[in-house]
Amino acid sequence: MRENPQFTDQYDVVIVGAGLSGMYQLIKLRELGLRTRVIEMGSDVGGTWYWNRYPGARFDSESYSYGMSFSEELLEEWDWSEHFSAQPETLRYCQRIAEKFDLKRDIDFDTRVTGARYDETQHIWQVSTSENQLNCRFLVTAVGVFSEPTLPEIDGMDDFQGDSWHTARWPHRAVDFSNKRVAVIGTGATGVQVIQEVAKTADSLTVFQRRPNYCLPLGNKPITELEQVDIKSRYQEIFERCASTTGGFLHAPDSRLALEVSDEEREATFEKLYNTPGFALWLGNFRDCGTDQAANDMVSDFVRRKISERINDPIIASKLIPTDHGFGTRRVPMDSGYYEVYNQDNVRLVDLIETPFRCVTAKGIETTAEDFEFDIIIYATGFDAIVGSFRNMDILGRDGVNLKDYWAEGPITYLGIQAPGFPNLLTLVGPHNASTFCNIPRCIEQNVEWVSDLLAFMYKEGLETVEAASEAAASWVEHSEEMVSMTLIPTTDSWFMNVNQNLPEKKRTFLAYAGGAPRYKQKCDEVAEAGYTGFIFS
Ligand code: NA7
Repeated sequence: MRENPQFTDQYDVVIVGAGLSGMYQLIKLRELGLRTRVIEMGSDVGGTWYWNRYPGARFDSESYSYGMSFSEELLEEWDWSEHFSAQPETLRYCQRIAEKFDLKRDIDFDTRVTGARYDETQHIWQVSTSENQLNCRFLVTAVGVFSEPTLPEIDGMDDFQGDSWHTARWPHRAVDFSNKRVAVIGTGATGVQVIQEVAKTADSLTVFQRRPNYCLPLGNKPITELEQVDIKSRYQEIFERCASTTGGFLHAPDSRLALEVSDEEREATFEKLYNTPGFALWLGNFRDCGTDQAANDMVSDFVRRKISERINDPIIASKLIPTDHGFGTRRVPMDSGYYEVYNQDNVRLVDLIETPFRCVTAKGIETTAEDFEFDIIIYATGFDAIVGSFRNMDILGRDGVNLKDYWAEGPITYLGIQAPGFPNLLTLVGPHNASTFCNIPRCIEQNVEWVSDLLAFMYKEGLETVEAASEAAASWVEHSEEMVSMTLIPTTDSWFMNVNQNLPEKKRTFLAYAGGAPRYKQKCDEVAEAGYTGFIFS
């Protein structure tokens, strides 16, 4: 395959990250015969599923729509045990892929990429890790979407004498909550999962909430033997369905408009979708619910009613019901008895809008109203989403420009795959890429296959470098902005919008691609078929 004898680099490709995208990229590059090394900061494969081992962590998308589709053998031999499987099983699944394809021999574990510098004379990337230095022709980031956890800045956090963890840095051992006074800070998708689990056994659980979210019932249940047979016989249909829906999930938007149907029909549809497992009410709803404020008000009102029916105390309910944003404009957490925990005697909700934190003490947390004592504090406070890993490495492109500075005012990418000025740097699941907003494994497969085809093309043609043209990137950014402006997402703050109040320096801008996975794929395919328009080769 290698037809460029003048290459003097140590590796053809270095991949940063051994989650699903890094592993699949390694498999594809081996098929091309490229010398590839994967650098992974964890001690094992799995990425998100390696790090996020907090109690309650599980899929919010149907297990069988999340698994990788590239190997029929793998599909045939792997049995998901639940419709929305839990983290330990998903980590085992990732380990199974590594084992089946003998991937670990090409992965350096416990090694963090600290930076990379593009050598413009030799056209190679010099990659620095916590352990060594390596050179490569292509640098492929497979760093995932939620890899850099963020902690709040509360005075005294280091003084706390009990145990405290961010959910994405959970200890590799079982944590027993019985007889423990536990605090959870944060009520996003992670907080909701951990809260409903901890509430089962903790002596007391105090939830510190800033902004409430609209949670939907997940509807999880075990997969029966009959269902297993059915799923396996329908994999092709399942993946074809995912390839056709905006989000790459099984749920496709309803072509009707909420504003056009009768009140009865609308309510009946909302009710049906609410009782359908998974993201149905979010992604399978009337198509105007995410784009038209009046339609969105209707579904928001419906979910508010549903939440209030599940909570006994109307005052607590009023704190848990969002009024500052519309349903679906932020990530919708999926719940399995979340609201009902607030009916339990051992659970208490503290509204941080009313009584903000004053400090963390040796014994617990002090708000403006009260001193609390805890044995464990759990920070479910989110991530520097999508761009965090890039902000934590020094990736120096042409003229020594640091990628994090280049992206300080918001990412500039072409197809979410390349940034101008950073030749041969390919960003799987990067900003402005459908992967960051849609069913991630479905988009990972598309991204990896597209990048692999690009590299195959380059080696075949004897091309050394590929770089996104500035004009192509500018029009991709403009297109991404246009796509999101057609939705209600910009009407509120969230990680979608690059807003993380713990990182005030971040500029408010949309980080993902809202045009949908099929449109994204079509654009990528058109570019490739036309000879990679918008990319400059040398
Ligand atoms: P999210 O969705 O960013 O949620 C973080 C939560 O933590 C959210 O409720 C925040 O409240 C809260 N938070 C963050 N900082 C603070 C401080 N300083 N004080 C109080 N509360 C705070 O992260 P998740 O981990 O739940 O989910 C990330 C993704 O993982 C998710 O979307 C899934 O796709 C998987 P806020 O809303 O900012 O008021």
